[in-house]
Amino acid sequence: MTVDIKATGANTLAQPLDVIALYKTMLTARLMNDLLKVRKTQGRFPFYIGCAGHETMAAVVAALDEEDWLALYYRDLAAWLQRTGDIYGPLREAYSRVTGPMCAGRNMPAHYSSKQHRILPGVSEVSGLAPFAGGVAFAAKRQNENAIVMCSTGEGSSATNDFSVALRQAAVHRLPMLLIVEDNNWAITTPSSVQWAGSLVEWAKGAGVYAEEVDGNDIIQTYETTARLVQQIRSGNGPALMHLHLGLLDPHSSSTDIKAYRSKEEIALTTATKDPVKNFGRWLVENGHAREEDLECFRKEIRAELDRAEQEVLKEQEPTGDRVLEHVVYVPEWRENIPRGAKRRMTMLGAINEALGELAERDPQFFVYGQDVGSPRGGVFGATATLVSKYPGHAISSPLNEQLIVGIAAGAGMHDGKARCAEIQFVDYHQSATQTIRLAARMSYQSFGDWSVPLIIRTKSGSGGGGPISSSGSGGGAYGHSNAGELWFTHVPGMITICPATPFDAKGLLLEAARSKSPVAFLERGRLYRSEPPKDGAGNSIAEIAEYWSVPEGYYTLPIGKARRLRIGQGPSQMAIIAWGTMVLEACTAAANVVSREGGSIEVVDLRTLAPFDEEAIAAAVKEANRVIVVTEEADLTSFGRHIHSWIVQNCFYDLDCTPAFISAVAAPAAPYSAAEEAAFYPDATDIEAKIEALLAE
Ligand SMILES: Cc1ncc(C[n+]2csc(CCOP(=O)(O)OP(=O)(O)O)c2C)c(N)n1
Repeated sequence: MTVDIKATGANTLAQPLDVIALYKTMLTARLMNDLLKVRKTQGRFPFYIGCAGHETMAAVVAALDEEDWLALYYRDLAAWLQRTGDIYGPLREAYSRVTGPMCAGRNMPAHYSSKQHRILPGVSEVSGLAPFAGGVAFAAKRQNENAIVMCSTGEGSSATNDFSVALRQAAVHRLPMLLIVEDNNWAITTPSSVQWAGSLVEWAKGAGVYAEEVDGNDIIQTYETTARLVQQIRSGNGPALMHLHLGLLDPHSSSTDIKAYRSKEEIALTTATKDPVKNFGRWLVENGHAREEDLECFRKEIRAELDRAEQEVLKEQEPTGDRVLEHVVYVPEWRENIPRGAKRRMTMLGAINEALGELAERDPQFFVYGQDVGSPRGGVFGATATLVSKYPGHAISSPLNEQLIVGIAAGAGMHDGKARCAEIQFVDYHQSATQTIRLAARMSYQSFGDWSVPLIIRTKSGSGGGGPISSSGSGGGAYGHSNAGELWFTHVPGMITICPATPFDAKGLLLEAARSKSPVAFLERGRLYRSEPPKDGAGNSIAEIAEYWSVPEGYYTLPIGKARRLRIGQGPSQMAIIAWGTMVLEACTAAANVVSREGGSIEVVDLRTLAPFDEEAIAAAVKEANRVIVVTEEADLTSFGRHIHSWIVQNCFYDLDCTPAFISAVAAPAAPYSAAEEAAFYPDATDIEAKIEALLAE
């Protein structure tokens, strides 16, 4: 039955609403909730988290269009049903069936997700999806779409950094976002009063987001208010926040005992006054839209339908262990291409500028987002200067918040299906974004391939602020500006990590990274931004590597996951040196010095991609030389370099004639500022040369 609902605001009309259909959706959510609660108690599956008291969210979604995006939280079963009409999905996920539309049975139930229905993949980290939702809204606005993004969360979850980030994204960029805080007064055992000082609405308004309080037990008011706010957002008036007051009718989850923290009286009062399904049913009867008997009839029909659906779902296939490695990471399949453009000698910074220009040239929606990147200087290192001067609007300066930056680029990538680039000024400061990065890398796995997060995170890492390379001068970056960073990214499943050593590789690999469907960390070593090719001790350029300072014009790509094997000298290899980034140059200098004194050859394996690294190239180099040194500029603690060393011990042991050597920085927090201490911190060509000599003498 369709009822004309007058919106509360002047001159705004909510669309006519089929109140019976809405009631049925809310009732379906409640009955499904009750069914699943019982099944969990019967031990049919391990976990359930309920929606009872939050069915109002069906009214919120009813006021949105199909093209609007949803970022739901775990109590939003009614929102799922309103958008998809799919009663099988939640059952399939609870029973962990391969047919599950959200995660194919791979994640806990109630992680709502569907690319087809524009429902972003729900995550367990409360509000963890919010910075991505901001990114989707950013892309939608940039492309002048009509769509808005509705992002919901609990009131406890609104205290997270992630939620504050989304609020700031929405406010600063005037994003088409409707943020909904579903306040049921409890965050497990903690009451709302602990979450903010003062009012959430005032807090949001102070941040620059229009906000209102709404009684979620009044379904018509919730629908009307949503419709009015949506109209306001669609007209370009910026984001809005709705503080929706609800009641929680069940314990937090199947793992919580409600009586342990809530009084009998409070539970009884909540049940009597804050049951949206009962309240809406009463409204339907009082307003002549249905009779009590109709409501009872709906209940019976829906219950029978759910029972039938459950029986069907139980016949469906459960996952098997052999799929556990599916959808972890998508390394793009490299299409061989021969660079045709004229070669010019160029710095790595020049090559990166060119690569970003190529991406903007080919894809009008490509952008780089980060601190200062839109200034004429092109960020503090000048990597986006070409974008700023030649491709206006493709380098966009951000607020000073790394999680916000990654969220915008990642969400925009999800919206577009293509990688957008976040620039983190110094890798040390990616720390506030770690949760968002980890989630970005996990989304294809948890959604069983339904979603992917194409994303490039470019960041200056390691020693050096951009000055010329020398054997020890590393630029005085000290703590906060000189961490290497590979450990932070290579340990994240689903992430690709690249660290180029030469301008030619930097351009080709950055262009290939933009083809990836998995997030890529692109580590740019500060010392290499403007470096010359390395020289040997006599001051001669080392030809084997110097050629990679010549960079072709135009577009070309290089394969991810493939090392570059550099043979210094002639004849069979007597030493394999595994390195990446700056240490490739130091290793080449050391190798050239040894070879010019003693003849023979040494192979420097430049990994280029750290995850996934080129196992074949390492194994082949070790097999030939029977001696190996792993060199890293990371501190001598748990490190990516240690991982490579351990892999060699495990996989190449019988090809080794002596102990595999390991050279790293010392076990201190980061390079000190003072020159002498800084030089003592980092390994350099002298250390490598000494180690080569020692191993050759063994
Ligand atoms: C970042 C994070 N911290 C802690 C948790 C554990 N946890 C799960 S739900 C929850 C409470 C959330 O409360 P609220 O947002 O008010 O939602 P409600 O469950 O009351 O609907 C907590 C602490 C989590 N999932 N994520």
